[in-house]
Amino acid sequence: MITAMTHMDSDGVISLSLFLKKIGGARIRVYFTSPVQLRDTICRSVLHLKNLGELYIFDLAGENKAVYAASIYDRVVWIDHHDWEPENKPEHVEIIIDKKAKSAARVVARYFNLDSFLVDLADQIDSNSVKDEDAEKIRTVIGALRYGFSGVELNRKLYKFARELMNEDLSVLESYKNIVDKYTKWLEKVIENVKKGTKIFHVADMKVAIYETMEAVPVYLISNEIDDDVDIIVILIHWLGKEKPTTKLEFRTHTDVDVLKIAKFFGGGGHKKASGASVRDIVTIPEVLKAIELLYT
Ligand SMILES: [Mn+2]
Repeated sequence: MITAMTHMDSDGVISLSLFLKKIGGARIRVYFTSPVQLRDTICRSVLHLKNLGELYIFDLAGENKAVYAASIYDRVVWIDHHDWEPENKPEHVEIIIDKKAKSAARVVARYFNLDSFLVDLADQIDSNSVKDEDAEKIRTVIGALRYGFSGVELNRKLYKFARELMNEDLSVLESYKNIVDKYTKWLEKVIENVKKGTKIFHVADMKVAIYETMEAVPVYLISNEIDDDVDIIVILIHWLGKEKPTTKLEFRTHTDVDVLKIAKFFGGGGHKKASGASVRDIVTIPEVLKAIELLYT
């Protein structure tokens, strides 16, 4: 049996589609998840299973506990491009990290010896430098699916989309027209809110832009709306959970400031130019500003 876990974004979906191509479109178990959820996803995935088989993980940064959890599988292949290093791992766990790669899809393609135009599109999307219309369309379809669905249904839709991409025929993108139209209308409202609601601060000789919201907004969109001279972009997404509120923090830069540092401060990770964290508490703007002052002065 084969299980795959991949990031719930364009790079993750394309990474999976490349892998599906490699295995000839075989039906496998697929979980779309996030670095924060990964350990839980792994633990949930093994319940009631007699034979565990192989686990493939794409585009997800890990930490020791996630590596240990993954190692319960008979064999693990973990391919990523985020900035992390496993401290120690069992022999049957293979971890390939190329943090210089623009996308995990590129590392996946190299590992499996695949050649696909999708890799270049993943590069464009994941480094937020979209040039091709096809890259834009793929990113929008995934955004629309994440906007329109959740839970098991979202997982199924993303898996279906990865299978469609596997065939490398992008005419399939047209079939998402309705849901994309609805999503695009919502995006226009989000952009308006970002323009009105972004606050600018000057901390540690840097220009910092902070946008707070309670909606699951696409981060690239906000980042693109914010002025080019902003050193640190902070997006605070607040969730009022059943037991405890959670704050999702996203960090970007337009001026090459290392934002991995601040993500790690809040217990997260990612890349030097794009990072994030998830905190099971309300994180306020003054707290973020204090952290920036502390870390960057
Ligand atoms: Mn990625």
